[in-house]
Amino acid sequence: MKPNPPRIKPTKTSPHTNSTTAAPGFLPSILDKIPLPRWAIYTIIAAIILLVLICVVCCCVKCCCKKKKKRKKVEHKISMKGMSGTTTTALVQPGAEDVEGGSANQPRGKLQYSLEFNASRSELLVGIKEAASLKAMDSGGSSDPYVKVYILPSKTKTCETKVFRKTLNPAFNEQFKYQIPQKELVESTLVMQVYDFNRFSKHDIIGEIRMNLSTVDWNHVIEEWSDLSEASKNEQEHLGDICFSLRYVPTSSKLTVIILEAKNLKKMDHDGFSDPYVKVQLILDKKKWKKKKTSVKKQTLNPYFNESITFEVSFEQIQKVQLVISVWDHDKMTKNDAIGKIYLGCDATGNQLRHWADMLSNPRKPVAQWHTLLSAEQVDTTLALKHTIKIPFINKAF
Ligand SMILES: [Ca+2]
Ligand SMILES: [Ca+2]
Repeated sequence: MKPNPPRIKPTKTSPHTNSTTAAPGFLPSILDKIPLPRWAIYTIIAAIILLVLICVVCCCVKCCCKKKKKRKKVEHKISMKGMSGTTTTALVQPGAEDVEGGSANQPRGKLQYSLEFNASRSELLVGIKEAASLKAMDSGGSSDPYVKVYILPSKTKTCETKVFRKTLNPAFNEQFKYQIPQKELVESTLVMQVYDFNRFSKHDIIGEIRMNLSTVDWNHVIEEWSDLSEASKNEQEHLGDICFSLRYVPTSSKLTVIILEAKNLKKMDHDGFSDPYVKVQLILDKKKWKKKKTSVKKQTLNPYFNESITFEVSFEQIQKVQLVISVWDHDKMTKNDAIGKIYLGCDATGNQLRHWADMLSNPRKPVAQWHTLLSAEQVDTTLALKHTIKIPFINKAF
């Protein structure tokens, strides 16, 4: 009969021992009022806490799942955008069109130009004033802009402004004259293209303006700003690029041209290749003066020549001479085809004039540069040479 009193005693003393963790006096007094043993109360409290915890965890898991699903949906939308421009995605995802339009119409900057037509003299004056907020094309966050101007469909004369180094807001202030009858003018399109110059790689087009000249009111001089748009890709046929170095030694009257290499040449043969060689020609007083050729490289569109050609040209002649560099496709059975051409000299323009001027200002030093080939017809028209009669041959590329 002794065990009873010790059992009651701990229940009385326990509130005091437990009170160290709970609020002193207040909580134990409430617990004392509940007609349940302490262990039962604690178990119930623990069960409630556990239940609440389970609920919280469940809610969290549900929320996370929803977010993941949403993210997956977004990713799916993006991947559909990546499929670029199909009409179905544009219809299904109205948001996709906006983003895509935004990247295509990325601001390229704007150009200020002037137009003036003198009907009595059949003369069109195109003024390239300035550009602003041009798109940066170089890694340093800048561009080296210049403007190319020509008229379609004839494209007989392409003019270029000077290059402005490391600026996105160049002031060109140059004017170009085109001889064109009014009847032809209203059927023509004026193209003004802004390029980024690069000394050792192909020049990038920043943007262009195409203007239908039939819509212009020629009673006034036009001067306006226009936004540059993305260059149209289908018009210009790529003929290839050529790299060569020029060296002039005035004391020995030696002009040395080293034909280094060409790349991305146009395919001229059935096998999808060409057999390129380079013709280097000097023109003096509108007459063919001297001519030399490189060897033929068989079946390649990226030939490596590294061949040196030297001409004797006096200091007086070097200021009047035109250096014509043309790339040809050799054919065993038929006439060789011209792939592309360029000419350099004091009356050349743009990139070609720059290379020639660099050579003259650095005597005895070879100066190498890449050039984009132009069509032989275009260069010949500019040079206005007297031609021998051409015998028509069927183009073997077809
Ligand atoms: Ca550049
Ligand atoms: Ca061939």
